[in-house]
Amino acid sequence: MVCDSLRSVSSKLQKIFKHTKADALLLYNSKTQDSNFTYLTGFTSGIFENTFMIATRKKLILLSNKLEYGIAQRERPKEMTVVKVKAFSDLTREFKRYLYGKEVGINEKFLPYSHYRAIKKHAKPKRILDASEGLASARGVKDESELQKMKKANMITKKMLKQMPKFFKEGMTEKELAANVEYIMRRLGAQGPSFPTIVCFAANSALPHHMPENAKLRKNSFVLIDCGARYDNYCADVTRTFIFKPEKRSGKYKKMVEIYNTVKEAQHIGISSVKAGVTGKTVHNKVSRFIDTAKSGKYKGKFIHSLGHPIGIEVHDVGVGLNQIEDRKLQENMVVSVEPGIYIPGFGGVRIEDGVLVTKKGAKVL
Ligand SMILES: [Mn+2]
Repeated sequence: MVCDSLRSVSSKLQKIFKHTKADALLLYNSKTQDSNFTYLTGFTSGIFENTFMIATRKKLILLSNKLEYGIAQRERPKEMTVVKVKAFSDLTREFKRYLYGKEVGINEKFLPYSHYRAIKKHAKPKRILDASEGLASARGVKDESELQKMKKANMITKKMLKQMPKFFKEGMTEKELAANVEYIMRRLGAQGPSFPTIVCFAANSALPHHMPENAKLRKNSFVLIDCGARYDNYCADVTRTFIFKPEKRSGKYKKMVEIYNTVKEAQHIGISSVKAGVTGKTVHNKVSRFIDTAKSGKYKGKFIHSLGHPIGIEVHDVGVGLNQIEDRKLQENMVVSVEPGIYIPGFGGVRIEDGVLVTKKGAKVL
């Protein structure tokens, strides 16, 4: 699909300004990039640390340092003006030009307080207000070009996961397998991983956020991989659980399979409950109840996290999630993860996760 960046940026601006009272936005990247900056610029190159960007209803004004001016000029969307900032006075001049006497929206979760004060002093806006919720509402609902990127990120991730079993080797470490995961994703075209890859062997799989260590792979045990490719700034988040060299007659194997099948069914229930208009907690609770009552309540209380989260530029993105307190309704073109799990301390755990697109009719697995 050809991405029409002109249409894409202006419709993003339209969406944002529908959700905020601000006349203009002022975004700032400190050491890390504000995802709202990534969202609007679409830049896949450059770091742009300590950089300001102003967004009006019609255009973007990037206040770039000399170092990244070239990248900005090359990658800029059509409605972006790039201003080279050589001295502090260049900044204050642009602030006065676009923000003086205006209602200025910021992302209060990201802008340092020192900068807030400096903006007040040098831009003299009428008022500074928090626009983070408005930005979140806009980013929560994906447009066609964002969805294409998310599909590609998922395609790379799943293609890689299909290849993983051939890398399994008795005695290898979790770290070695994690290295293969990230290597293959890059070879398939990913920018990199969306987040540090989680690989858990055997009982470590009972710890949802276990980080790869030197544990060695043994036969007849779980291999849990939770990972995702980043593609054109958009994340995938997928989890698969395997059983390495199963000993099919062992009691341990039968137990592992029972847990696996229960989680698989739970995920199916979750995915079939996702639909535009349904609240996040309805979906979570349905799955949680299923796990609590399956196999005569044997796994009650063993599903210890929320069923899903929004995915986008951030792997745990802003927007509507699937958890026990989420009262908001899912909307068409949101993307959420559906990731039930059962965790038995000292034995192991299973999690199965896919990203799904919310539609009016139901969920589409990405
Ligand atoms: Mn996830």
